[in-house]
Amino acid sequence: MSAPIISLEGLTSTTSFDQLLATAKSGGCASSTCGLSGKPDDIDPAVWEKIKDHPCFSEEAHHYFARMHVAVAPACNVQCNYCNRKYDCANESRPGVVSEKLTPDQALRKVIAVANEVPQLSVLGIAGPGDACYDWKKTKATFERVAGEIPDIKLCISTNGLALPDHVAELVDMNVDHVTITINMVDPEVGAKIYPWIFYDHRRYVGIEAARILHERQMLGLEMLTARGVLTKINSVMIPGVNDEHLIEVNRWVKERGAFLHNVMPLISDPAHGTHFGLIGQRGPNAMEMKTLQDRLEGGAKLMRHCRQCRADAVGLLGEDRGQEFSLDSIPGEVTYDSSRREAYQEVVARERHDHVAARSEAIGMVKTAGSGKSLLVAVATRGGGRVNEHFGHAKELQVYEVSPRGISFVGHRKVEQYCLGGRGDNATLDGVIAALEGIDVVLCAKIGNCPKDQLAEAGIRATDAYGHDYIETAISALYAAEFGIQPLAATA
Ligand code: CLF
Ligand code: SF4
Repeated sequence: MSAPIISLEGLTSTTSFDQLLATAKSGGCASSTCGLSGKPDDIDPAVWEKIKDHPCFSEEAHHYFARMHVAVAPACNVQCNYCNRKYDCANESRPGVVSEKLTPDQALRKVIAVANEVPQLSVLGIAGPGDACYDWKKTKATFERVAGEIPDIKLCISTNGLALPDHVAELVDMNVDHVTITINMVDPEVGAKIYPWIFYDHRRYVGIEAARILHERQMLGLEMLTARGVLTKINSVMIPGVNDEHLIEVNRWVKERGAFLHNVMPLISDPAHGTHFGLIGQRGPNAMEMKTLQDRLEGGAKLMRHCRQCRADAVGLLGEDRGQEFSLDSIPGEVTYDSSRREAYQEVVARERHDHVAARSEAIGMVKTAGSGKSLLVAVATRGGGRVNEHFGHAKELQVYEVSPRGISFVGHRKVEQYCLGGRGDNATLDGVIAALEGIDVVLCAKIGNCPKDQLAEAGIRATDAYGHDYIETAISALYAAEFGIQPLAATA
């Protein structure tokens, strides 16, 4: 099935808003969704309703929807060996980054400014710079103010879990139905290697006792949230030689307690960040170690593989960060929320998404019946919308898919430096891009010049813009068929 192309530019441009509305409302059916939500068959409708616009809880949603974080919660009650308190909370945020700390009123102003400019915005998260549950007054005040102005925005928090059980009831009252808990261990002996101390119930605890309390509070918080129907994501920082093997046990525990997703993140350890692990030379895992562990965890709690380790003040689609555009001094002193752009965008996405789901299902069906027995790793340049719609030279990351007779799966992303700036490509940058694409068989993009294409080919990576603007899965299935010279079995029977 070929889907109508509504370009991402059309969906997000500030100048084509009337066009956007017209596009959303045109096209046969009066209802924008035609009663079809694009819900995958294996998901409970109530759960789908909660995750369908959340870019972190649904891999599919991350093609369409954006999150923003406001850095309102600087205080923390735990010390992690991968954290330096000068920087943001490394449990959910990229370490080594300092955010502009905001009061709840400043946060509200920023959220409104972003909502007026970024129609993809669907989620407000508080992920530090310290712990959102420990610095509770500011977290709560921010959520209350924002929910009062933008009632349909989803509220989301990330926490180390120590103070979580104290606030579950209030989280539920405020309709916070997405909570991330960082759980790096279920064995206090392992925990003592990660957490030198915690501050709990007015006193400081160290060593195994500290890790035991933290573990018990994390499990209690998770169980309380599950019992109340709140969706939980577990973040685990993979620390080679410390908890890498142990994360299999963690996965089992959190699955048993109803966790919706498990997100294994690599330790980012740099001596320049001044963290304990950075200073003692504790290394993070490489890409292959990460993938091997994730593959071993398949079949347990469902894995998240599209995390970008955002900043505590991130804004935009996952993988892009527009936070710097919305610093406090760059937004007006007074802002009024205008819902029209977000509403129009949501209408367009509802229609587009239905087409996308049908196209994806057709594409996956095709590769499953192709019977070639072979697999390919395909890197895709995309600006969102689930399409191959970014120029190779403009990409700052490529999304990686594995295609095989088992289907088409998103397996991660590769960050790259933008190769083409001001219309000219830079050879040194291209070398770095090629290195980052190690193991990739084919690159799909909207446009690529002969020069980078030839250099990629010399490194054994084929690149093509022949599928530009197709849905990603449609493009991959067509590539797969062309690559192996096969026809779907149904067509040849
Ligand atoms: Fe933010 Fe986290 Fe909510 Fe998402 S991020 S608080 S669940 S809205 Fe998402 Fe960013 Fe990964 Fe976090 S990609 S670091 S998982
Ligand atoms: Fe740092 Fe977050 Fe750990 Fe607190 S919970 S020490 S802010 S990484």
